Amino acid sequence: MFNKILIANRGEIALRIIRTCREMGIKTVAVYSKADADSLHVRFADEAVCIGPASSSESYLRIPNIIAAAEITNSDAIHPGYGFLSENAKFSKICQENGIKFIGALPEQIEGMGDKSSAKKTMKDAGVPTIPGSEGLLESLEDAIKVAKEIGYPVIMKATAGGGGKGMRMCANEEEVKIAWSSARKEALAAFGNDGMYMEKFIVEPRHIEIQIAGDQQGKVCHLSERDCSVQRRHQKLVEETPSPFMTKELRKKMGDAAIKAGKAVRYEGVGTVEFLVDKDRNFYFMEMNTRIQVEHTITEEVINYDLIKEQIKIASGIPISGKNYEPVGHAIQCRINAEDPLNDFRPSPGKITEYHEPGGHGIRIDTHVYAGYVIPPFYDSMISKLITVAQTREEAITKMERALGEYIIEGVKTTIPFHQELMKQPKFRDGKITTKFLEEWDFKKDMMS
Ligand code: MV4
Repeated sequence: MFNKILIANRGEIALRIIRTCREMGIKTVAVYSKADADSLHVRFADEAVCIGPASSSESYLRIPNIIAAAEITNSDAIHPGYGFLSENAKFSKICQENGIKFIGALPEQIEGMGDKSSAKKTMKDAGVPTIPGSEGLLESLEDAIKVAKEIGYPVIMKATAGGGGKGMRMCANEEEVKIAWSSARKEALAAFGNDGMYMEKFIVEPRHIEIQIAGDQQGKVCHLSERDCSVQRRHQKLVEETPSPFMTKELRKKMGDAAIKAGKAVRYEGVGTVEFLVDKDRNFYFMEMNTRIQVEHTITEEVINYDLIKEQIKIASGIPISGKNYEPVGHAIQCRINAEDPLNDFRPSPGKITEYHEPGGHGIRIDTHVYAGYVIPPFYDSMISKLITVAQTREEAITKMERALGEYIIEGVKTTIPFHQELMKQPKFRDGKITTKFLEEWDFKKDMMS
């Protein structure tokens, strides 16, 4: 087992990792930018090293500084959390070369999943359902038009280096394919330096359902059930829940098997997530594989009673997993509380939290790094906390969420709490009739102001 882990991250996830390390008897090293000197992760870790100025590119993303911090503190592993360097193949490789265990995927796995078109081919070859479309990359506009004719409109053009919606265009006809061919490629080239595109049949009003998996160094892979992340705005998840209200026992078995196949296909080590699109007839298709711990791992922990960070660390140190698949017990919902103004296009609202009071009681979990007097810096993402409720049924978890949101006091900055309060009241949400289209169609501003 590791003696000392450096946490290459900040905020709630840095605290989350420190807590598990403490329970496992592993020493911790925090790294921080000048803007985070007063952060709790700095205070709670056994040691802390300043790695640069406020800007991420000069601190949390600066590989040489992080490696140097690991070496001077004699850390034997690095946990990257999510975001920042968590899916950076080069960083994973440099850790390897310096004899530091990267608690995450191997460089070749990150690279393989980072290129969406080749990831799709890997999955298709492994027998995981994929969306009908081009074989690999589109060669030309003529090729794109030909593929679109074969699979039938509507189609979607996607950047192979993409993810999160960048360089992605829905096309209803040939004219739109022509426009997308130049605009999407331009966007992808500017964003990723890679304008490779592929095409798929457009799935109308899909659900985003992802399966948590774990794989060990001995080649065993298991699934830890699903999360429904269909409540998204511009590819930002706002609410996640498990089990999915759309799930059936039969579908979970099929999707779980597919996710395990996906993990085995890349000899996956660690915890990861296989994302699927699910259509109204419960056909499901591989979308992406994430090779990191995710923001929403919390809800899975609550329904399977399992510490996923602990599992990550155990796997990285070579301990085998049990190999058993998990069914969710009860229901968990997570609302992301962001320092953003939902009435103003979710514009970030950094600044000082003047008053802070957390909800409590049975079935409430809050993962956060903030406290009264904390100043949310403008340099990083705007998540303040994750509010999770756990109950025996979905209905009870929603009721508990309404109660908790009502108790939550955060003053000094605008937050997404009022948005979540309105969402919890929505009949479509309460009925679990949620697709990725839901937030586009719901006039939440009108409901929030009435
Ligand atoms: C799709 C799709 C419909 N059909 N692919 C969005 C992010 C990227 N990872 C894949 N995405 C989509 N791919 C086909 N063939 C619809 C989306 C999509 C979406 C997916 C998951 C969650 C939210 C979404 C919001 C808009 C579009």
